[in-house]
Amino acid sequence: MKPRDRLRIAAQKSGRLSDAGRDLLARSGLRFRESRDRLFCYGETEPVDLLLVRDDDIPGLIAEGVCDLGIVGRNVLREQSLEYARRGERAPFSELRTLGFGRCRLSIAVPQDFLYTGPASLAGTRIATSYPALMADWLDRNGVKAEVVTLSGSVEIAPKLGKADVICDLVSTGATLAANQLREVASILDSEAVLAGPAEALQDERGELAAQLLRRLDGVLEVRD
Ligand code: PRT
Ligand code: ZN
Repeated sequence: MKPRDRLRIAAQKSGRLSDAGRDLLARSGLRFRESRDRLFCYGETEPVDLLLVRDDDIPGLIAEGVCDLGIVGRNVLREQSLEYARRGERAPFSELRTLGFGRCRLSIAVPQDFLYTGPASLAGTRIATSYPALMADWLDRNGVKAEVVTLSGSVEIAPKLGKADVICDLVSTGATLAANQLREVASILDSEAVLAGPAEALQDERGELAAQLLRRLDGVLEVRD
């Protein structure tokens, strides 16, 4: 395969990180022309193109070398890093910058009548989550044995449906937990949008383009702070 001479950034197509992500790229001087399918956007100001995808696909696209950089939640990046770590491998992507939007936390929440006095209270329970690797890692670090039930959505109704005893899900305002009569008892990860890139720095001209973009991004982030 011929090495690419243009840098390619992946960002969420539509969701909580898309507007702020696009805004950040625009303020870093990048302008894009959208294609008809609106998935691939050609960079007009720099040799930097944008690919609009599902957030969960971003680490994999970097791992495969399809994209060079990505804007993704730390929760997604860490979950997929831990999947590599649990197989004894090093993740081929890493967190390069924190971007200051999309803030949330991955928290354990229990039904109102559940007596929680610390991690040990979760021993023997079934924990529903979309983040099984992060959950299993936290349980290991706290020496707790529990069953992790992986669900791709509607995690917060799992206790009511009898699918789990407690949950571990993303929380921002806490309104969803309250609406489902759940109480947040422990946070296992503080998250926000991050810029992800390959674990090994790019060596060809894309490396120089990436370094240049990071310098501009740092300027934008500094003004914001
Ligand atoms: O289609 P695609 O797969 O790209 O989108 P998605 O549905 O997987 O992602 P999306 O847009 O919901 O979230 C993208 C990223 O935003 C997440 O990976 C987080 O990094 C970040 N983020 C920030 C959040 C939240 N805040 C958040 N509150 N992601 C999800 N939530 C959900 C949470 O899962 C729960 O259902 O919002 C609910 C709780 O919100 P509160 O305010 O009621 O506490
Ligand atoms: Zn997703």
